[in-house]
Amino acid sequence: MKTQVAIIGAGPSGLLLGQLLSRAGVANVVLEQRSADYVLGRIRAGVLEQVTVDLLDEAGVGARMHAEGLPHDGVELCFDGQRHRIDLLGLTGKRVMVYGQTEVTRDLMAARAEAALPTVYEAENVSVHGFDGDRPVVRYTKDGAAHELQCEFIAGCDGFHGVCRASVPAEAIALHEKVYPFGWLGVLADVPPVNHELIYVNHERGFALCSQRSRTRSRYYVQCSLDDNAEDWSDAAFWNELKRRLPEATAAGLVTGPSIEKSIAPLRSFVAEPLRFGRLFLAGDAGHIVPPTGAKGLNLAATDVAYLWQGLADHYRGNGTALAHYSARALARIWKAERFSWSMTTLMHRFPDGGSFARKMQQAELAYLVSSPAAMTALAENYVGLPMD
Ligand code: FAS
Ligand code: PHB
Repeated sequence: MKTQVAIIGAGPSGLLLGQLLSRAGVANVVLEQRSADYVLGRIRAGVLEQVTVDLLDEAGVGARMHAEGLPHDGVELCFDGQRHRIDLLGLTGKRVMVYGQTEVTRDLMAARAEAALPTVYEAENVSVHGFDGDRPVVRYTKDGAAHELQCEFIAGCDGFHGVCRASVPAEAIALHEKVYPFGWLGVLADVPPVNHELIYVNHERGFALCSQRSRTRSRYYVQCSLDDNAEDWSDAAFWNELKRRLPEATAAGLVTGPSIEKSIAPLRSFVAEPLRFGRLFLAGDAGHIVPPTGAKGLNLAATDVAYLWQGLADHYRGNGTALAHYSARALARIWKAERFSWSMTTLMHRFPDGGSFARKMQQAELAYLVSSPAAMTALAENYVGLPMD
């Protein structure tokens, strides 16, 4: 089999890239190790920046997002039992869209299937070769049969644990990482959200987040120990802990119910540099990870894809300069999002060995933040998403 671009991974990065490239007339094949249902079963991001909304529209998959998504004009920070609203729209002129990553992925999968674009789910033993030359090759097995895909470029959209970054020689790549000493225990439940906008909570028992997927489906998180297992947390224990981290009046309005998903996500900051290795490109979680506190993971993946799509489309139109700048352009935006996500994580979480001074710094930072229009504007412009260069 032959194609122009082999895309490894059918998460939001791989599917969005495939959709944009196909609309630009660039042939591509998506290879995914899991089944489509498995990919859809992973509950992840919930907040889209306007840049991501625009990209999904550009990809022709924005209709259901506009029909079912929830535009949010503000977000709340809660500390010392008080809730403070950050007026995103008033401070920046922009809002965010609450629309789950699962739905984004579902819309992209449906568009790809409708266009009958070549996609191999449950591709096993995927390996990438020859990307330092002019004739890259991807090998995989499917239903026990060995296959070889000859291509001109490989897009590594295979996430943090994928094969593409792992196939780059150690001496050719620099890795930057910070692992946080806690995780997020997340619960999805078909109960109405406690508030019409998101609430990020700094509490001495730990961080909490009140998010949502629709007016009838909520997503909540509490900071937990890395020693915890999701199955050790009963629904009742989760709801009680969340209530203890919310102001009394807010907790009184919390509607609880059976969890339909419960999982623990570890938190890390991670960047690989560069993001190009000959004819292999890394995009999305394959190249970087952010702690979800800034709601940047999925949005960074989308802007990586935008830069890569522009570069590849230009290449096939006979102009290779944009492709040559992919890594530098993407990394410039990635590092700004890494900084914001790190700063929000440092501000909002309980650090086990942080000590009293670190706690006092958090309280001073929060008190200053909600008293300063300049500080709130700085947070808001990062949260809604910085403009693409
Ligand atoms: P993904 O990891 O989504 O997709 C990569 C795909 O490649 C997967 O389907 C995988 O099966 C496939 N793959 C891997 N190896 C392969 C191989 N060898 N061959 C073929 N296919 C292979 N972001 C937020 O903004 N908010 C959140 O709350 C949030 N929560 C998260 C919770 C968890 C547990 C994780 C892991 C991430 C979370 N994120 C969150 C970030 C998340 O949304 C990512 O940014 C987003 O999934 C990035 O999309 P992709 O780059 O497509 O990577
Ligand atoms: C979510 O809804 O899953 C979500 C929202 C905002 C975040 C992280 C996760 O910062």
